[in-house]
Amino acid sequence: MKNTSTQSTLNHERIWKHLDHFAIEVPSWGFANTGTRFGKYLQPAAAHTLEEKFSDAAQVHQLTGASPSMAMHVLWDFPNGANDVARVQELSKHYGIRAGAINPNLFEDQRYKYGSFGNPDAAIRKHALDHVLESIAIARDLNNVDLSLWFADGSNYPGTQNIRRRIDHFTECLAQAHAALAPGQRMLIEYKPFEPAFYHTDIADWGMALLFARAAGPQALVLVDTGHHYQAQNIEQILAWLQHQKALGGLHFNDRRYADDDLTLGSIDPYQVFRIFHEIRAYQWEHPTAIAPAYVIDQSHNMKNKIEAMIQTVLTAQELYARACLVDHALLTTLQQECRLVEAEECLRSAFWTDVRPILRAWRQAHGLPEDPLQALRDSGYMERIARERGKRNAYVPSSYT
Ligand code: PSV
Ligand code: MN
Repeated sequence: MKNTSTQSTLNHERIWKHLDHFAIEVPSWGFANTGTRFGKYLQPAAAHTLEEKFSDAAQVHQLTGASPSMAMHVLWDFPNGANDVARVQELSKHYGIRAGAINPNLFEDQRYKYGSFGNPDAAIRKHALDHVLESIAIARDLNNVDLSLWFADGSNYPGTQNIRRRIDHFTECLAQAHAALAPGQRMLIEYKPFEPAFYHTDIADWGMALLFARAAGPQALVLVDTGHHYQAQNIEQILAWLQHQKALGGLHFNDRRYADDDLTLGSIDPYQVFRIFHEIRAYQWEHPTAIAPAYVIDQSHNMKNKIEAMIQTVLTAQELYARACLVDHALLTTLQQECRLVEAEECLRSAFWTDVRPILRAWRQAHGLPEDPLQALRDSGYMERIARERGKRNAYVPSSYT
């Protein structure tokens, strides 16, 4: 049995080297005003322009040192399509934030009422494909960042759509999109079992996403959004399968209690997030040269201060990832092989229950980062400044907030 101080030095060393390589991407839509289908509560500090989103992302990265890139939505962030690439490159350079995954928008245009790639109307499918092709060109011009595809396609009532025919439409459109990818460019296919469609969605689960990816081509992989599952689904088992199939492209992180709640990561079930990271770490331990999946935050906060929530999420991701790095894989493998159930479970649980926050504080200090990034944000005056500058555009915000 190791004594406590040797154990903590060991923990320190194990975590430290992994933390240096851990990064999680922030979403541009997480800094803008968003809401539920019942309404929006506007925040004076919410970002309106892409420059403001870059500025907020830079704050998060400067304080955490772990979020160097930002995912973007084409419709919301590239109003002039591919013509905006140069401007994005400029902003990216100015704010020190890399352009991250590019998300086409296949759900807001009125044409998509009955679907995009699954629409029975060939002209609408073509319109959707053209938008995806333009998004591929944008992603390529931004140094081959990931193309991230999520479809709101589906139906609300039994008998109203031909599900098999829609599979064919999707297969064809995805293959055409894949054919346009540059070498090395990845196309990530996201699934979701419900919302906005409530009877069937065209890509409802990881199996459907995997089959579509396989049919599209080798650069197509699956994207797992932690909020896109039914209650109690074993997400780490899905990851185990996707990694086994070399088909896991990335994760969208958030937490949920009931549906696609978009709650702050780890606020409801931190053990689930830990198990996800553990499954990925375990695979990497067995396959040291395997490419890690992309980690992207997919949350947009309506009630919490958006930048605080984003910092809280990055810190939580680091903490839970660090704990997953503490699992002794060699020991766990032996325990599993010998079916020593309680010891195997305890091996996992003791990593989960380790308080890594002091190690993270030391890691931040050594990297010239604030030990407490949330407090540093509050002390910086950034929130007050942007609320003053941006607040006037929010017509409904009482003047005392601006
Ligand atoms: C859909 O619920 C989703 O998870 C997709 O990833 C979208 O791109 C994102 O949310 C933002 O709408
Ligand atoms: Mn998502």
